[in-house]
This record gives sequence, structure tokens and C-alpha cells, in this order.
Amino acid sequence: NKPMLRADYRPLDFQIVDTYLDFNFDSKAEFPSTVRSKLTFKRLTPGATSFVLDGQDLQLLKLRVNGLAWDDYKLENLPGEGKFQNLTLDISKLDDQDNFVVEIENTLEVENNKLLSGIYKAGEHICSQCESKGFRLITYYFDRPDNLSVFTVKITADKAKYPYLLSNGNPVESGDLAEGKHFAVWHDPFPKPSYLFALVAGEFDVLEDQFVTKSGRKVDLKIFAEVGKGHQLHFAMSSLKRSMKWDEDRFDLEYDLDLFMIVAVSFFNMGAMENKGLNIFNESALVGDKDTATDARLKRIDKVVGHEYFHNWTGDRVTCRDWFQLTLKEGLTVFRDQEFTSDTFDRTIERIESVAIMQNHQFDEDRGPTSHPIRPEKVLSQDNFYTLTVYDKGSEVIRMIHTLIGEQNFQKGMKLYFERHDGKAVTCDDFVAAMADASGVNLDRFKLWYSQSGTPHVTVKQHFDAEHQVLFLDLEQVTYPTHNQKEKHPLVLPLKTIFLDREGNQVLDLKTVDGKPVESLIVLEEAKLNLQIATDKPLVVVTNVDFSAPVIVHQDRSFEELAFVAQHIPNEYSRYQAIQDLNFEVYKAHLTNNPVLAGQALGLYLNVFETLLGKALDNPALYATLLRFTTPDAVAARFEKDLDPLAVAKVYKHVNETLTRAHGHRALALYQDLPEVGAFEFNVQQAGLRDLKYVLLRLITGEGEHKELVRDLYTNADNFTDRINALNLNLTNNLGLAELEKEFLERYHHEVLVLDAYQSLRATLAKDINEVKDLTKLHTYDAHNPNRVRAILNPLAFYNYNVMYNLDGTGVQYIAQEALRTDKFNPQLSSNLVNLLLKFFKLAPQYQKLVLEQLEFLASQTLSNNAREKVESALE
Ligand code: B3K
Ligand code: ZN
Repeated sequence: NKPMLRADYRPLDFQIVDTYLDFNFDSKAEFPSTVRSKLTFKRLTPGATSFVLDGQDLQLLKLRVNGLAWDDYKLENLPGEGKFQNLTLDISKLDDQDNFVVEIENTLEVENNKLLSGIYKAGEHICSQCESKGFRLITYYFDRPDNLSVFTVKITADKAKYPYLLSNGNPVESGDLAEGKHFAVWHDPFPKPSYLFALVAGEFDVLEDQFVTKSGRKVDLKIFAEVGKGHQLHFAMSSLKRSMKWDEDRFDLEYDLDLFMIVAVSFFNMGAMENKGLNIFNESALVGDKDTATDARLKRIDKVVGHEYFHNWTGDRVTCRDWFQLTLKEGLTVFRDQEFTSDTFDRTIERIESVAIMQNHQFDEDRGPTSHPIRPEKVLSQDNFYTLTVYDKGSEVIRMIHTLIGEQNFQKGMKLYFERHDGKAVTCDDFVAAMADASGVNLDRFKLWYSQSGTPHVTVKQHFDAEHQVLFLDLEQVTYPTHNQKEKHPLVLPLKTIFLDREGNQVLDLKTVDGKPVESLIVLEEAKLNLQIATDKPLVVVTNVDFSAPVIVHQDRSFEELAFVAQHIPNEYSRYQAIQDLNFEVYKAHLTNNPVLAGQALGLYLNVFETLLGKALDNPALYATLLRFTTPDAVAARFEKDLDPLAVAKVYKHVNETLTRAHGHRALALYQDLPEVGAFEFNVQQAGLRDLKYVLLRLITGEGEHKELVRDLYTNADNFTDRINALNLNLTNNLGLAELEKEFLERYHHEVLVLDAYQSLRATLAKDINEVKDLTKLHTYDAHNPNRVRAILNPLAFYNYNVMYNLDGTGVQYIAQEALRTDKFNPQLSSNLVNLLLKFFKLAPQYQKLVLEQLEFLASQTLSNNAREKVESALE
């Protein structure tokens, strides 16, 4: 199969302006499910006489044009996974008609569709997933995002089994039919591309509510989940209502239909999908309450509900011209969901969490074998481009525009973007043009961020000349060649910068020696910038405050200076960053076997830690984060090469043990001083206190003492966070409280998502690969369900280095076997698992060899495009 190129985009010669679909679901082999479509075409290019419709694994039953049987067609089988049967229609006989109607009838495979794409069975439910190229598994169509069409959908199915029949837009008609069947008709007035089509059929619990928009329209809200789970939807409903309100308040964007529905399904490849008026969610991103979800998962539900809702404007009303433009909707919508979470909960914590995704995961993607710009140039499998680069780096690019032009101009830019492009399929260039035109800021050079891959490195050098009272500040950027792109150029980098004096006060209003103001936002546009700042005292320079640009900063600092910044800087994000930098020094000193340096670094860290403990009650949520010694995965992410994951894991253990010995008693005193959390509510204050309790107990019980506190935490818990934290502490610190786990497993015997969290915990703490494999024996395990598989394999790869990178090779071998097994039925899942092997390039040789062996083994097998694209780029 040939890769597609961004440069190959050609507009359509015809448009399907109106789409009528009539589904008939049947499960008996002799009566397969069918769909009849009636597509109204409009000729866009005068003289065009034929077109090709995309189709996959379909059986064509009938074809008519303008009501007459039509023979001028070809069904063309293309190689590749699945059976592609593109349908080429020759309509040269219709030269005189610019509008015509094509009717198609075909069968579709629902019961045996294991791809989780197109229309498939998720347990007892029928559901759809069309982004990006799933619609062609339903019927022949222009399955590309630039064909916008009005959809009317009729669904017929067994009434007892499928009492709810749902699609996009508004319900038009419904009724009973013979043989226990019934039907429903839906109409969506907003033209949309095929990837936003959705269909759901089944029996559900429904939670209903209403939202009144700012212009006074009443919108009915309905959230559907598996029968028995309706009571676990209240949190998601509150998230939805808050999202709708927030989008009005902050972006002046109002919902546009009279009905908004969200459905949770049990088999789903990713988090959720923004289909117009009918979002479909992985149940793990929707269903949960205080008794079944941790605070972290509730926060994720909140974020994903927001994200999908925000897509209604940034994605659905204005969509992408082609899939290379994916970041147009994803980068922007991630930016919006981050802002929603920041405005709703805590801006600093949200920033820390989104930066961690960049630093711990995206940076490796950017320097690894699958490196690509946020707007890729070349794609084999589109599914492989739903990446951290397109999403998270994409959102950092939007954030930089926001930083450069400011909130007011950004909102003007959004207004202009919608004025120009509402109801259209557009490009990243269109978005940037709206921002530039509205703000009057030239963004031409900035646009290189869309086409250049790799993470810029910024070196900061400073030198104070006491005699002449000048601070020399030199900034230099370089982006190293990446796998996909050798030549690199300087990027526009907005660097928020803070100057501190030796007392820890922020120094404002600085001027250069020639009298120009030194802005708190320094924009580095060329390779180098040299500033001469007038000052009579030395200053500590802290740049990339709030991670204002997605870059790696190199700055030679002593341990003392890092500790100073960590304790004094009046910016909580930078405090966090300084602590991470100091922790990294602790790791490095231990890893290079320099006991003197290790002792110094650790000594300073212990001091900083004590200061932090003393302030913890000021802001429990933030300090619970600051009081965690950097985890091995985050440290691994900072290595470019020669990473020894087992050695890193050892340092982590050693430092935590030292913290327990040095500060366990202080942690205990603080723990006993903590205010009562009170009856459960979901807010930053409470979640922060629960998190702080966990962090303190981890220190307190590090040497096996005070296990009664962990038992009490479990026994007195009125929420799931405390329960699973107690379980975690019991296992992490070997407290021997077996009764907790027993109670937990009985209490949650039927809660599949809870047991996923349990499996993740066990996979993180397993001592060897057999212990990991044994997890598949749990009664809820299902080797075909992505949630079950990932709950075990992701934590193994990310958090259990001792098993994952065991030098006997069994850890990475297990991942490769699972990738191969899942590739046979779900290539998207398989490709996600291959990702777990893609950090090989930074490993020390003895580990690298183990992973490469597995990648070579995979390369020798028959693989889907999805998995093959990754394996081959790794071995290239
Ligand atoms: N747009 C979907 C992702 C679809 C992934 C298809 N393989 C979810 C989201 O980003 O909101
Ligand atoms: Zn999205």
C-alpha cells in the first residue's frame, strides 16, 4: 500500500449534498444487516463524468441512478487489510444534468466486525465509530472530511433487543413494525462529513436533564449507559452542563440543536467521539461516581465530556479539509479543554499535568522513529496519526498563538474564524490567517511550527559583570534532525521569563544597557538572542515560565541555585519545574556512581522537601504533586540515550526510602494535623487533601510502620480514591493487610471499570511477568476488549520497569506477542501496543537489543498497515 501525501490533496469534482440512509439490522446469517442509501449529487467541476466512492468489506446489492438500474460502474478490489471494494461510477450519460440521485443497497457486517470501526457490536449494543475512515465500512461514499452533506437516517431493528434507536440531529418519526421490529427516523440539519455520522441501537439506562442556552433555548440532554449504570452518570451530566455554560462564557459559543446525547459503550478504541449531537464514549471516560472512580478519573471524565462537547464548534461546525489538517480541530480542542479544566479546577495543576504529557511522552515521540510535525506530510495509516504530537503539541502551538496575541485578540480571531468558515472544511492555514488578521500580528514565521518536527533545545547562559553592572543573557535555540526531517530552522519561541534577586524577590521593569525595556515575554525568533541588561546586582534568570514554549531548556545551575528557585520563585509552575530539575540532578548523581555528588544533591532535596512539607496545608492539591519524587518514567523521558531503566527504578526506590527515614515523622505529624475532608464532594480542595493523605501515608508507612492508618483509611473511606489508595499503599509498602484486598474484590465484583483500576495497580507492582500474565485470569478479563488489555499492558510498560525491561526479555516479549495477537482483529489496538516498544532508541545497548529483537520478530510477521507502519519506521 502506498502512503498518502499532504501535497496530493485534490478537491472533489462532485459533492454529495443530501444523504438518506435506511438501515435494517438483522443478526441471522441468512438475513444480513443492510443499508439502502439515496445520495443527491451535485457536479462541482463542469465536464467531470465519473467518480469513485470509497467502500470496504461491503457487498453491493443494487445500484440505481435517477431511479434507473445503472450498469456503468466498476467494483475495484484494492490490496491491503480488509477487502476494499471501491465503487467507480461512470455517469458520462448524464452530461446534461448537474444534479442526480444515486441509490445503493449493500450488506454490512455488524456481528463479526471486530475492528471497532464502522458499525459494530459493543456487547449487546450496536454502535458506530467513523473517524477517520470508518464510514466506508457502512456504505459507498466520499469518505473524506471535505464532503459536507445533510443526513436523514432511518433505523429498523428488533424492538425488544434494541428499544433505543439513535442517530444525529433531531428525532422525526418512529413507530412499530411487523415481526417485533420498530423504526426511528432522525434528521440532522447541519451539513457534516461522514466521519461525524453516528448510530446507536440497544437497551440503556438514561439520565435526562435540560440546559437553557444564553439566548434562552431549551436543550434536552440525555446520557445513556449500560442498564444498571444509570446512577453513575450524574457526574458526567454536571460536566456536560458546566461545559455548555463555559463555552458560552469564555468563547461566546452556544449549542445549536435542541437535543444533545452522549452514549457510553463498553468496546471502544479511544476515549470518545464527537459525532454531531450524538457523542459516543468509551464507558471509562463517562461512567463513574465517588464510589467507583478516583478523583483523577472523575477529572478525566470532566475533561473528555468537555472536549467532545467543545468539538461541536471546533470540529463539527468547522471541520478539516483533509486528514493532514487533523490538528486544526484536535490541537484547538485540546487547548479549549485545558482552559476549561484550568478555569474549573486549578490552573497551575492543569498546566503541570499537560506539561507532563509533553515532557514525559510527546518529547520522546518527537525524537523517536515516528517523529512527525503537528501537520504531517506523509501517512500510511491515518489511525496512526491520532498522536500526542497532533493533539498535545498541537495544543501547545495554539497556546503560543494565544500567548503572542493575548486573550482578547485570540477571541477576536475565533470570531473571525467562525465568520469566515462556519459550515466549511478548512485548513490550518485558514485558522492561523484568522488569528493574524484579527490581531494584526504577523504569524508567517510562526507557521513553521506546523511543518517542522522535533523539539527545540534552548540554551540559557548568563554572566554578571559586576564592574560594569551588566547581566549578559544569551539565548540560543537548536532543533536536531529527526527521523523524518533532516533540515531544521529556528522557530518563533515565546519565552516567559522571571528575574529573581538573591533575596528571592522578582525584579520587574528591567532595561537593557541601551534603555530598552526587557519584556517578561522574550520572543526568540532567530537562532540566537544576546541581551545586555542593566543591573547593579546579580540576578537568577528563570525562563520558559508556565512552559510558554514546548522546548527543552538547558541552563547550568548549581544544586543550590535549583533549591533556591524551588523555594523562592513566586510562580508555582516554575517551582514545580525547579523541583523536577533538582530531582533529575539527584538521579544523575546516583546513576553516575558519584557518592559525594549524590549525597549533596540528595541532601539539598531533603531540605527542599522539608520546606514543602511545611507549606503543604496552604495548597494541598499542589503540594501533593510537589511532594512526589520524580517517577522513573518522567526521568526516563529526559534521557536522549543510554538509559538504564532498572538503575533508574533503583534510585527511585532508594530516594523514597531515604525520604521515609528523614521525614516520615514529620509526615506523620502533618497527617495527624490534617483537617477533616468532610462528606464527599468533587472539588480541588477535597481531591487535594485525599491526594496529600496518600502522599504522606506513603512516607509514613515506608518502613512498614503505622499500617493501622492505612487500614483506617480504607475502613473509613466514603469514596473510591481512598479505597484504592489504601490498597496501593498496602501493596507498595508490603503492609500485609490482605483483608483490604479481599473486601475490595467482593465489594466491586461486578464493577468492570473498578477492576480495570485494580488490574493496573497489580500490573504496576507485579514482581515478574507471570504475575502480570495471571491478571488475565480475572473474571472480568476479555482479551478482545481494549480497556481490559490496556489496563494491564500500559502500566506494565510505563510504570513497572523491573518487569518490562527485565534482562531475560520476557517483558518486552509479552508486549510484542500481545501486539501480534490483537493485530489479527483490531489493528488500532495493536498499533497502540507497538508504541510501547518505541522507546528502544534511548535505551542502553543491553536493553535496546531486547526490544529490537521483538520489533524484528514483528516485522517478520504478516501485519496490518497500522502496525507495519510503526514497526518499519522503527527498524528503518
Ligand atoms: N476525534 C476523536 C478521535 C477519533 C480517533 C479515530 N481513530 C476523539 C477526539 O479527539 O475527540
Ligand atoms: Zn478531539
